[in-house]
Amino acid sequence: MTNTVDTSFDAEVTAKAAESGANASARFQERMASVGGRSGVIDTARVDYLATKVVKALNDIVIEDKVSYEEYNALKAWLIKVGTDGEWPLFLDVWLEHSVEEVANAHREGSKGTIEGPYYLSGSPELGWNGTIPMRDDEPGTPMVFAGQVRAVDGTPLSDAKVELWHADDLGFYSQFAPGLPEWNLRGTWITNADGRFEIHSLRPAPYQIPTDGACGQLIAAAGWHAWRPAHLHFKVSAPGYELITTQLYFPGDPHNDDDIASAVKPELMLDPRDAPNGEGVLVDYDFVLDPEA
Ligand code: MBD
Ligand code: FE
Repeated sequence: MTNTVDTSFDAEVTAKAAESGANASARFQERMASVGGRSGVIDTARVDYLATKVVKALNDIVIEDKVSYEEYNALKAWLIKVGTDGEWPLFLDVWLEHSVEEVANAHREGSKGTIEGPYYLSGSPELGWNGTIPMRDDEPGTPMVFAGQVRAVDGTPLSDAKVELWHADDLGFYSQFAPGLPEWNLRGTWITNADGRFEIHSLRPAPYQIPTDGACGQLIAAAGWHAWRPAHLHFKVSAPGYELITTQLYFPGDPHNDDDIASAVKPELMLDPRDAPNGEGVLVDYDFVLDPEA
C-alpha cells in the first residue's frame, strides 16, 4: 500500500516537471506579443552580422572537432526535442542568459543583477511594505523574514519602490508553471514605505533542480553534468526614474553555490541569514541600490 502511494507521488512530480517547459514557452510568447514582438526592431545589418558569426562558429566546431554524421543527427534530434518539450526558454536561460545579463548590466553602479530565468510573472499580489507572501496553509519550509531598504546610488531612500519576489516551493516548483499550486503561490510585490524600507515574510527556499525529464535533462545526463541550482530568491526591484534591476540572492553553505548549472551566482548576491530570536526560522537583511535612468 505504501509503495502504491509513493509511486503515484513520483509520477505526479515527473508530470509537473514536464509541464513547466510548455508553460514557460507559452508565457514567453504572450509577453513578446504584448510588446509587439521584439525581433522586428533589430536591424538587418545587425542580424546579418550576428547570424553569420553564429553559423561560422558552429561550422568551425564541426571542422575542428571532426563532428560525425552520428553526432550531427543526435544534435538534430535533440534540437527538435527541445522544441517539442517547450524547453527553449529553459535551455537559453540556463546556458546563455548569464552572458547577456553581464553585457546588459556592466554599466551599473548599484546592486548587482543576475539572470531572470524562465519563471517570472508580472502582476503578483501587492502586500504593502511588510506583508506575507501568498502560501498554502501547510506550505513546507522554514519561516524567513527578509528586511531591507531600496536606495538610489547617491544614498537617497526610495519610497513607493516596487520589490517583486518569486521563488520555488520546497519541491522546486514555481506556481503557474507546475500544476496544482494556488495561482500566486510564493509570488508577491512589496511597496517600500516612506523610509524606502520593506519587510518580506516568506519561507527559506530549498536547493533547486531544473526539470530532468525533458531535453535539457537528457543533455545533462548524456554529458554527465548535474541539474542543480543553489537555493535562490528571485527579485525585480524598480522605482520611477530608476533602472529596474532583476537579480537573485543566495544562501551561504549551499553545495551548489560554486557550480550553479545556470552560472548565475556572484559573491555580491550572497545573503547572511541569522536565526530568528524567537527560534522560528531565519532573519535576513539586504538592501537594493538602484541606478538612475540614463
Ligand atoms: C530556475 O528556477 C531558474 O532560476 C533558472 C535560472 C533556470 C531554471 C529554473
Ligand atoms: Fe529560479
